[in-house]
Amino acid sequence: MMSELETARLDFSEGINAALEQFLSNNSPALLWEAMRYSVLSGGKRLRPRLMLAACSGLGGDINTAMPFACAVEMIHAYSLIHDDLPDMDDDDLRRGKPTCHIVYGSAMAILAGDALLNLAYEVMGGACLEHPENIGAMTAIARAAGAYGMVAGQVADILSENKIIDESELIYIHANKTAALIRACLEAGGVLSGADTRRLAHLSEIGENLGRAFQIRDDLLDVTLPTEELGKPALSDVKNNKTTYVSVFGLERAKKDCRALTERAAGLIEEIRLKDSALLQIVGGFSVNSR
Ligand code: GRG
Repeated sequence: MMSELETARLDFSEGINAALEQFLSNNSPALLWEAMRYSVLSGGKRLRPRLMLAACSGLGGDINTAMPFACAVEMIHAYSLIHDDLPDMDDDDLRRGKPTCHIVYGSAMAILAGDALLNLAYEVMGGACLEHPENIGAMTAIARAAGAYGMVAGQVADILSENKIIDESELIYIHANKTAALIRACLEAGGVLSGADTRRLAHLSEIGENLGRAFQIRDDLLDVTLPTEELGKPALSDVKNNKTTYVSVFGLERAKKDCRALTERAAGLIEEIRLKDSALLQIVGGFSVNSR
Protein backbone atom coordinates (compact mmCIF):
# COMPACT_ATOMS: atom_id res chain seq x y z
CA MET A 1 0.00 0.00 0.00
CA MET A 2 1.44 3.41 -1.03
CA SER A 3 1.64 6.29 1.46
CA GLU A 4 -0.37 9.47 0.76
CA LEU A 5 2.91 11.32 0.23
CA GLU A 6 4.10 8.81 -2.37
CA THR A 7 0.71 8.91 -4.15
CA ALA A 8 0.91 12.73 -4.33
CA ARG A 9 4.54 12.61 -5.55
CA LEU A 10 3.56 10.34 -8.42
CA ASP A 11 0.53 12.47 -9.35
CA PHE A 12 2.65 15.38 -10.71
CA SER A 13 -0.32 17.84 -10.74
CA GLU A 14 1.32 20.34 -8.37
CA GLY A 15 4.49 20.62 -10.44
CA ILE A 16 2.49 20.87 -13.67
CA ASN A 17 0.29 23.67 -12.29
CA ALA A 18 3.30 25.61 -10.99
CA ALA A 19 5.10 25.32 -14.36
CA LEU A 20 1.95 26.33 -16.27
CA GLU A 21 1.58 29.43 -14.06
CA GLN A 22 5.13 30.41 -15.00
CA PHE A 23 4.67 29.86 -18.73
CA LEU A 24 1.48 31.94 -18.59
CA SER A 25 2.76 34.80 -16.44
CA ASN A 26 2.93 37.44 -19.20
CA ASN A 27 0.45 40.32 -19.11
CA SER A 28 0.49 42.11 -22.42
CA PRO A 29 -1.98 42.37 -24.01
CA ALA A 30 -3.71 41.93 -20.66
CA LEU A 31 -7.04 40.60 -21.92
CA LEU A 32 -5.42 37.97 -24.15
CA TRP A 33 -3.24 36.55 -21.36
CA GLU A 34 -6.16 36.69 -18.94
CA ALA A 35 -8.26 34.62 -21.35
CA MET A 36 -5.36 32.17 -21.83
CA ARG A 37 -4.87 31.81 -18.08
CA TYR A 38 -8.62 31.50 -17.49
CA SER A 39 -8.79 28.53 -19.84
CA VAL A 40 -5.68 26.73 -18.65
CA LEU A 41 -5.61 27.43 -14.93
CA SER A 42 -9.29 27.21 -14.03
CA GLY A 43 -9.37 23.50 -13.29
CA GLY A 44 -8.87 20.36 -15.32
CA LYS A 45 -7.49 16.98 -14.40
CA ARG A 46 -4.15 17.45 -16.19
CA LEU A 47 -4.55 13.93 -17.51
CA ARG A 48 -2.34 14.33 -20.60
CA PRO A 49 0.70 15.94 -18.94
CA ARG A 50 0.41 13.50 -16.02
CA LEU A 51 0.44 10.57 -18.44
CA MET A 52 3.52 11.96 -20.17
CA LEU A 53 5.41 12.53 -16.93
CA ALA A 54 4.35 9.15 -15.56
CA ALA A 55 5.65 7.35 -18.66
CA CYS A 56 8.88 9.33 -18.51
CA SER A 57 9.40 8.81 -14.79
CA GLY A 58 8.52 5.11 -14.98
CA LEU A 59 11.25 4.64 -17.57
CA GLY A 60 13.83 6.50 -15.50
CA GLY A 61 13.65 9.83 -17.38
CA ASP A 62 14.06 13.29 -15.90
CA ILE A 63 10.73 14.96 -15.04
CA ASN A 64 12.24 18.45 -15.24
CA THR A 65 13.37 17.89 -18.82
CA ALA A 66 9.91 16.56 -19.70
CA MET A 67 7.97 19.37 -17.96
CA PRO A 68 7.96 21.89 -20.89
CA PHE A 69 6.52 19.19 -23.18
CA ALA A 70 3.93 18.22 -20.56
CA CYS A 71 2.84 21.87 -20.17
CA ALA A 72 2.78 22.33 -23.95
CA VAL A 73 0.37 19.41 -24.30
CA GLU A 74 -1.93 20.93 -21.68
CA MET A 75 -1.86 24.23 -23.62
CA ILE A 76 -2.79 22.38 -26.83
CA HIS A 77 -5.57 20.58 -24.94
CA ALA A 78 -6.86 23.92 -23.57
CA TYR A 79 -6.83 25.49 -27.04
CA SER A 80 -8.83 22.53 -28.40
CA LEU A 81 -11.43 22.90 -25.65
CA ILE A 82 -11.76 26.68 -26.19
CA HIS A 83 -12.31 26.20 -29.93
CA ASP A 84 -14.56 23.16 -29.43
CA ASP A 85 -16.83 25.18 -27.12
CA LEU A 86 -17.31 28.02 -29.66
CA PRO A 87 -20.79 28.66 -31.09
CA ASP A 88 -19.72 27.40 -34.54
CA MET A 89 -18.44 24.14 -33.07
CA ASP A 90 -20.08 22.49 -30.04
CA ASP A 91 -21.59 25.72 -28.72
CA ASP A 92 -21.09 25.04 -25.00
CA ASP A 93 -21.63 27.64 -22.28
CA LEU A 94 -20.12 25.65 -19.43
CA ARG A 95 -16.80 23.87 -19.00
CA ARG A 96 -15.38 22.59 -15.74
CA GLY A 97 -18.41 24.09 -14.01
CA LYS A 98 -17.53 27.62 -15.22
CA PRO A 99 -18.62 29.78 -18.16
CA THR A 100 -16.62 28.88 -21.27
CA CYS A 101 -13.91 31.21 -22.58
CA HIS A 102 -16.09 32.81 -25.29
CA ILE A 103 -18.91 33.44 -22.80
CA VAL A 104 -16.51 35.42 -20.60
CA TYR A 105 -14.28 37.06 -23.21
CA GLY A 106 -16.31 36.91 -26.45
CA SER A 107 -15.74 34.70 -29.49
CA ALA A 108 -12.98 36.78 -31.09
CA MET A 109 -10.86 36.80 -27.92
CA ALA A 110 -11.55 33.08 -27.35
CA ILE A 111 -10.36 32.22 -30.86
CA LEU A 112 -7.24 34.32 -30.32
CA ALA A 113 -6.58 32.86 -26.87
CA GLY A 114 -6.73 29.38 -28.44
CA ASP A 115 -4.41 30.44 -31.27
CA ALA A 116 -1.97 31.98 -28.80
CA LEU A 117 -1.95 28.86 -26.59
CA LEU A 118 -1.26 26.64 -29.59
CA ASN A 119 1.66 28.82 -30.66
CA LEU A 120 3.01 29.15 -27.14
CA ALA A 121 3.01 25.36 -26.86
CA TYR A 122 5.36 25.03 -29.84
CA GLU A 123 7.54 27.91 -28.66
CA VAL A 124 7.94 26.17 -25.29
CA MET A 125 8.74 22.80 -26.88
CA GLY A 126 11.06 24.40 -29.44
CA GLY A 127 12.97 26.11 -26.63
CA ALA A 128 13.31 22.81 -24.79
CA CYS A 129 14.54 21.11 -27.99
CA LEU A 130 17.25 23.76 -28.43
CA GLU A 131 18.64 22.62 -25.08
CA HIS A 132 18.08 18.91 -25.78
CA PRO A 133 17.92 18.32 -29.56
CA GLU A 134 17.57 14.58 -28.94
CA ASN A 135 14.01 15.27 -27.74
CA ILE A 136 12.73 16.63 -31.05
CA GLY A 137 10.84 13.34 -31.59
CA ALA A 138 8.60 14.19 -28.62
CA MET A 139 7.56 17.46 -30.25
CA THR A 140 6.98 15.79 -33.62
CA ALA A 141 4.76 13.11 -32.07
CA ILE A 142 2.67 15.77 -30.34
CA ALA A 143 2.44 17.99 -33.46
CA ARG A 144 1.32 15.09 -35.62
CA ALA A 145 -1.28 13.92 -33.10
CA ALA A 146 -2.70 17.41 -32.54
CA GLY A 147 -3.11 18.32 -36.20
CA ALA A 148 -4.49 17.04 -39.48
CA TYR A 149 -3.27 13.49 -38.83
CA GLY A 150 -4.98 13.33 -35.44
CA MET A 151 -7.15 15.57 -33.30
CA VAL A 152 -8.14 18.06 -36.02
CA ALA A 153 -8.96 15.17 -38.41
CA GLY A 154 -11.11 13.59 -35.69
CA GLN A 155 -12.90 16.84 -35.02
CA VAL A 156 -13.63 17.24 -38.75
CA ALA A 157 -15.03 13.69 -38.95
CA ASP A 158 -17.10 14.38 -35.83
CA ILE A 159 -18.59 17.55 -37.32
CA LEU A 160 -19.34 15.82 -40.65
CA SER A 161 -21.07 12.96 -38.81
CA GLU A 162 -23.61 15.25 -37.13
CA ASN A 163 -27.22 14.21 -37.74
CA LYS A 164 -26.04 11.12 -39.65
CA ILE A 165 -26.15 7.49 -38.70
CA ILE A 166 -22.56 6.31 -38.53
CA ASP A 167 -21.21 2.78 -38.25
CA GLU A 168 -18.81 1.26 -35.72
CA SER A 169 -15.66 1.91 -37.77
CA GLU A 170 -16.53 5.58 -38.29
CA LEU A 171 -17.19 6.04 -34.58
CA ILE A 172 -13.90 4.38 -33.70
CA TYR A 173 -12.10 6.59 -36.26
CA ILE A 174 -13.54 9.70 -34.58
CA HIS A 175 -12.57 8.55 -31.10
CA ALA A 176 -9.11 7.37 -32.16
CA ASN A 177 -8.32 10.75 -33.70
CA LYS A 178 -10.30 13.35 -31.77
CA THR A 179 -9.41 12.02 -28.34
CA ALA A 180 -6.96 9.10 -28.40
CA ALA A 181 -4.31 10.55 -30.75
CA LEU A 182 -3.13 13.23 -28.31
CA ILE A 183 -3.27 10.86 -25.35
CA ARG A 184 -1.22 8.32 -27.31
CA ALA A 185 1.30 11.04 -28.23
CA CYS A 186 1.70 11.86 -24.53
CA LEU A 187 2.77 8.30 -23.81
CA GLU A 188 5.08 8.26 -26.85
CA ALA A 189 6.61 11.62 -25.90
CA GLY A 190 7.17 10.36 -22.33
CA GLY A 191 9.04 7.43 -23.86
CA VAL A 192 11.16 9.58 -26.18
CA LEU A 193 12.02 11.93 -23.31
CA SER A 194 13.27 9.02 -21.23
CA GLY A 195 15.33 7.60 -24.11
CA ALA A 196 13.18 4.46 -24.38
CA ASP A 197 14.07 1.79 -26.97
CA THR A 198 11.79 1.06 -29.97
CA ARG A 199 10.15 -1.95 -28.32
CA ARG A 200 9.07 0.12 -25.32
CA LEU A 201 8.02 3.02 -27.56
CA ALA A 202 5.73 0.67 -29.51
CA HIS A 203 4.30 -0.59 -26.22
CA LEU A 204 3.68 2.97 -25.00
CA SER A 205 1.93 3.80 -28.24
CA GLU A 206 -0.44 0.85 -27.80
CA ILE A 207 -1.05 1.74 -24.16
CA GLY A 208 -1.98 5.28 -25.26
CA GLU A 209 -4.30 4.04 -28.00
CA ASN A 210 -6.19 1.80 -25.55
CA LEU A 211 -6.32 4.44 -22.82
CA GLY A 212 -7.41 7.15 -25.24
CA ARG A 213 -10.29 5.08 -26.55
CA ALA A 214 -11.29 4.05 -23.02
CA PHE A 215 -11.21 7.70 -21.98
CA GLN A 216 -13.60 8.77 -24.74
CA ILE A 217 -16.03 5.91 -24.00
CA ARG A 218 -15.88 6.90 -20.32
CA ASP A 219 -16.64 10.51 -21.30
CA ASP A 220 -19.68 9.28 -23.25
CA LEU A 221 -20.75 7.13 -20.28
CA LEU A 222 -20.38 9.99 -17.78
CA ASP A 223 -22.63 12.18 -19.93
CA VAL A 224 -25.53 9.82 -19.28
CA THR A 225 -24.69 8.71 -15.74
CA LEU A 226 -23.52 11.82 -13.86
CA PRO A 227 -25.55 14.84 -12.73
CA THR A 228 -24.70 18.35 -14.00
CA GLU A 229 -22.99 19.42 -10.72
CA GLU A 230 -20.49 16.60 -10.99
CA LEU A 231 -20.00 16.87 -14.75
CA GLY A 232 -19.25 20.60 -14.79
CA LYS A 233 -21.46 20.90 -17.90
CA PRO A 234 -25.14 20.09 -18.49
CA ALA A 235 -25.84 16.39 -17.98
CA LEU A 236 -27.13 14.46 -21.00
CA SER A 237 -25.85 17.19 -23.33
CA ASP A 238 -24.72 14.61 -25.91
CA VAL A 239 -28.17 13.01 -25.83
CA LYS A 240 -29.95 16.37 -26.07
CA ASN A 241 -27.68 17.48 -28.93
CA ASN A 242 -28.47 14.27 -30.81
CA LYS A 243 -24.80 13.29 -30.79
CA THR A 244 -23.59 9.91 -31.88
CA THR A 245 -21.70 8.48 -28.92
CA TYR A 246 -20.45 5.06 -27.90
CA VAL A 247 -23.49 4.73 -25.66
CA SER A 248 -25.98 5.74 -28.38
CA VAL A 249 -24.44 3.23 -30.82
CA PHE A 250 -23.69 0.27 -28.52
CA GLY A 251 -25.79 0.86 -25.40
CA LEU A 252 -24.75 1.35 -21.78
CA GLU A 253 -23.67 -2.20 -20.94
CA ARG A 254 -21.47 -2.71 -24.02
CA ALA A 255 -19.93 0.74 -23.49
CA LYS A 256 -19.03 -0.16 -19.88
CA LYS A 257 -17.67 -3.54 -20.96
CA ASP A 258 -15.51 -2.08 -23.76
CA CYS A 259 -14.23 0.74 -21.54
CA ARG A 260 -13.19 -1.83 -18.94
CA ALA A 261 -11.58 -4.12 -21.53
CA LEU A 262 -9.53 -1.28 -23.10
CA THR A 263 -8.39 -0.09 -19.66
CA GLU A 264 -7.42 -3.61 -18.62
CA ARG A 265 -5.51 -4.10 -21.87
CA ALA A 266 -3.61 -0.85 -21.18
CA ALA A 267 -2.86 -1.95 -17.61
CA GLY A 268 -1.62 -5.34 -18.89
CA LEU A 269 0.73 -3.66 -21.36
CA ILE A 270 2.03 -1.37 -18.62
CA GLU A 271 2.85 -4.40 -16.45
CA GLU A 272 4.78 -5.88 -19.39
CA ILE A 273 7.20 -2.96 -19.73
CA ARG A 274 8.20 -3.17 -16.06
CA LEU A 275 8.31 0.49 -15.08
CA LYS A 276 10.37 1.75 -12.15
CA ASP A 277 7.38 3.23 -10.30
CA SER A 278 3.61 2.93 -10.22
CA ALA A 279 2.73 6.43 -11.47
CA LEU A 280 1.23 5.27 -14.76
CA LEU A 281 -0.76 2.43 -13.18
CA GLN A 282 -2.01 4.88 -10.54
CA ILE A 283 -3.49 7.09 -13.31
CA VAL A 284 -4.97 4.12 -15.15
CA GLY A 285 -6.60 3.00 -11.87
CA GLY A 286 -8.66 6.21 -12.03
CA PHE A 287 -10.07 5.16 -15.40
CA SER A 288 -12.60 2.76 -13.90
CA VAL A 289 -16.07 3.35 -15.32
CA ASN A 290 -17.42 4.23 -11.89
CA SER A 291 -14.69 6.69 -10.89
CA ARG A 292 -14.16 10.21 -12.13
C1 GRG B 1 -11.08 22.15 -31.84
C2 GRG B 1 -9.26 21.02 -33.18
C3 GRG B 1 -10.28 20.96 -32.13
C4 GRG B 1 -10.44 19.81 -31.49
C5 GRG B 1 -11.36 19.61 -30.39
C6 GRG B 1 -10.77 17.95 -27.54
C7 GRG B 1 -11.78 18.06 -28.58
C8 GRG B 1 -11.32 18.17 -29.98
C9 GRG B 1 -13.08 18.18 -28.31
C10 GRG B 1 -13.60 18.19 -26.92
C11 GRG B 1 -14.87 17.45 -26.94
C12 GRG B 1 -14.85 16.37 -25.93
C13 GRG B 1 -15.71 16.58 -24.75
C14 GRG B 1 -14.13 15.29 -26.11
C15 GRG B 1 -14.14 14.20 -25.14
C16 GRG B 1 -12.85 13.88 -24.56
C17 GRG B 1 -12.29 15.07 -23.97
C18 GRG B 1 -11.23 15.73 -24.74
C19 GRG B 1 -12.73 15.49 -22.78
C20 GRG B 1 -12.17 16.65 -22.06
O1 GRG B 1 -10.92 16.30 -21.58
P1 GRG B 1 -10.63 16.19 -20.03
O2 GRG B 1 -11.69 15.39 -19.36
O3 GRG B 1 -10.77 17.70 -19.62
O4 GRG B 1 -9.22 15.72 -19.84
P2 GRG B 1 -10.17 18.47 -18.35
O5 GRG B 1 -11.24 19.49 -18.03
O6 GRG B 1 -9.96 17.52 -17.21
O7 GRG B 1 -8.90 19.09 -18.82
